[in-house]
Amino acid sequence: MQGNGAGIRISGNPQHPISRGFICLRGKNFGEIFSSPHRLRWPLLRKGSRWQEISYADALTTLADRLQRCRQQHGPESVVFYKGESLKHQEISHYMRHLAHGFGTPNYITVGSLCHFAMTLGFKLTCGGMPAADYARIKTAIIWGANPAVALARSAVALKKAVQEGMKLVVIDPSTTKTAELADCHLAITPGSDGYLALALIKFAIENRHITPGPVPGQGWDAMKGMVLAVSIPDLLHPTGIEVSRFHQAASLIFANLPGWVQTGSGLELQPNGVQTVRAIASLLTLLDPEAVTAPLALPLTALPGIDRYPAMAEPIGKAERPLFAANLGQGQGMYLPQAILSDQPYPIRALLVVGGNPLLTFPNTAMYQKAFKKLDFMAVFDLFMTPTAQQADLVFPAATFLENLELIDYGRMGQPHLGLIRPVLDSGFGWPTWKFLFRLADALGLGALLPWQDNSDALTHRLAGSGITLADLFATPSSTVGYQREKPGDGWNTPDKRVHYFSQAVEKTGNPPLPTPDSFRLPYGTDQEFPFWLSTGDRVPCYQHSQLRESPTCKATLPEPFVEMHLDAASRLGIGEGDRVRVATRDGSIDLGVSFSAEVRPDCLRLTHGWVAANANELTGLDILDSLSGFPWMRALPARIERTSG
Ligand SMILES: Nc1nc2c(c(=O)[nH]1)N[C@H]1C(S)=C(S)[C@@H](COP(=O)(O)OP(=O)(O)OC[C@H]3O[C@@H](n4cnc5c(=O)[nH]c(N)nc54)[C@H](O)[C@@H]3O)O[C@H]1N2
Ligand SMILES: Nc1nc2c(c(=O)[nH]1)N[C@H]1C(S)=C(S)[C@@H](COP(=O)(O)OP(=O)(O)OC[C@H]3O[C@@H](n4cnc5c(=O)[nH]c(N)nc54)[C@H](O)[C@@H]3O)O[C@H]1N2
Ligand SMILES: [Mo]
Repeated sequence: MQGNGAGIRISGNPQHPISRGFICLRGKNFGEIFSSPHRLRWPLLRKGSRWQEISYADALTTLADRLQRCRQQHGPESVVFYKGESLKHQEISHYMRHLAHGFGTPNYITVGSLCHFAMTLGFKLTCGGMPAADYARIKTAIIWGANPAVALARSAVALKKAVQEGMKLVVIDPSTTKTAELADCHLAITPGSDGYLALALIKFAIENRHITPGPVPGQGWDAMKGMVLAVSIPDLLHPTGIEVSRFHQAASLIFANLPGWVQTGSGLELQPNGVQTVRAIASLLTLLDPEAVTAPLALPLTALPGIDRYPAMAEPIGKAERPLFAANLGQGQGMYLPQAILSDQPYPIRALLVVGGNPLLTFPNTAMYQKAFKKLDFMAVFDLFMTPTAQQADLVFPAATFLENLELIDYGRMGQPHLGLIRPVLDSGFGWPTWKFLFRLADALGLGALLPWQDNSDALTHRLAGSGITLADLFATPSSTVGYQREKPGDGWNTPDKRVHYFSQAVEKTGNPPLPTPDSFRLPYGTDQEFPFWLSTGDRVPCYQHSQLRESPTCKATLPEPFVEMHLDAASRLGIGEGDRVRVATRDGSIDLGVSFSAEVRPDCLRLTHGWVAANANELTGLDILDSLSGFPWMRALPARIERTSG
């Protein structure tokens, strides 16, 4: 790294075993974030209608005092620790969960309330987990409701190479994405109907290829088989908009090239039928690749001190409503926070600490969260910038960027057995790295024994002891990574009884259909005359990370204004032309923004990105309808309307 933006140049490291030198637009321009004049420099304490700059020491004391006062007055569960996406799912998560539970609150809640964990849950319940891409072995990849060419550009390098070397690629996405452009077969499915397609593929496998799950067929295979055989392919395909002949082409391609692998994405889980859809897809996967490895790969680390001595805790928020989600993730479900805060049920929630997240732009129904957060006695935000979420806080604590942070990351979770470091390479002189914030907060709360380290090097030395890898090893390699031996996975699937659960008793206990039945995919409502389009909010764009990177002039220049994308034919029909302003509305709200025409979007679809203050996608999304197993909100496949407001 040398000096883009204020003299900093960031480049990929060809020696890094995961990135192999690849760097995305956001990473390349992060120097502009590091040196942004808008970064928070001093902690800010709300004094009536204005902010007062205070010292870091005073900010820490205030934070600890307020959290403790809340615990004393309303019980430990009245305090919520929330971790956003910018802190990823790395070592820091363990520290933060540990601090929350050590403090006595069950309410450690993360962005996992609306990211990735509905998929994880669907796979876990069915076949024990999500297998990683094993390109040496698989002959077909199905990319389903995901767009890795944009959203996981680093992994797209390996995907492209596999395609060049003969692997078949099937992409299932309403839009003709950059990933779809690479595909041998793209099924531009009607949004929200993916579960039906998965069942049609299972039926095709049984009837046309005589594929069954092998000698130990799994829980409820006969029921699954009976279910798909009782419905016709045209009936299953009807909601998907896919023609029977096109389906046969795709299915023949897939089943002539086994083993196959499926990668799912946000396109599937941010819907009211998300987990059941993913369960149908996971069931299909067991036929595509009976050898798939679903056990997670990660290097065990030394436990954090005191992990066995947490105080007795209440149930986290959302556990009563979505027990499988809360139990499997070991977290509360953040979609139930507003209701809990506003009603004091099941108990009062009075304080919130937000670390590295911007929920007032990224959670559904922004107005409801605003109202709930306003009712809190105390709210603190630890961030780089004065975000919309920070603006509503009582205390804002400046964070340091990842360029200033020491952090451990285990790529095993993504199927690549390497341990790596994020190393501090710059120092802005203001803002604290996350470990420092958490360690010093633990001290200030009188909980120093939980995170008893001066700095993260000491903590990582403790964590790595006995792993066979030392911190010095990690620092010594040019890539700051060290590979480890892949644990030999046991025989069978990674479920408690090693079998696939086509039929899930765990799901049945929650009152949901134990099989992913066609009925379980039905959306509470679909498109109609009033809301004739399918809207996808939040499709990823290369230059932004959710609400982030707006402070980078280079990123901002590539996409300066929010707009909704639609097909030209649909626009012409509605009298919408180039340069017009439009209003997009759902049953939950409306926003005004620009419009752009794209042949990538189906004529009955709309799509827009999230994270904009000027046109906040989450004024269009609601909290009334949440996935029945995960509690995930409805952000894709949303019935919507568009109209011209001005030229
Ligand atoms: N540049 C950039 N990259 C990112 C991020 C970012 O903000 N910016 N965010 C990161 C994060 S946190 C995440 S979770 C990932 C998400 O990564 P992905 O899930 O891979 O990407 P998305 O663009 O969110 O959505 C994938 C696709 O879902 C499709 N889709 C919408 N509705 C449906 C449907 O009903 N059925 C089907 N089959 N497809 C549908 C959309 O057309 C879109 O192409 O991206 C990560 N990568
Ligand atoms: N409508 C709609 N909404 C969505 C989605 C969608 O597809 N559609 N996607 C959902 C998904 S998958 C996700 S993951 C969420 C993401 O939701 P959030 O986690 O809220 O994501 P960001 O907007 O990236 O917010 C991250 C915050 O962390 C700050 N930050 C960056 N680096 C650091 C750091 O090193 N330390 C600290 N302390 N702070 C830092 C940034 O300034 C920013 O304010 O959005 C969700 N919301
Ligand atoms: Mo995400």
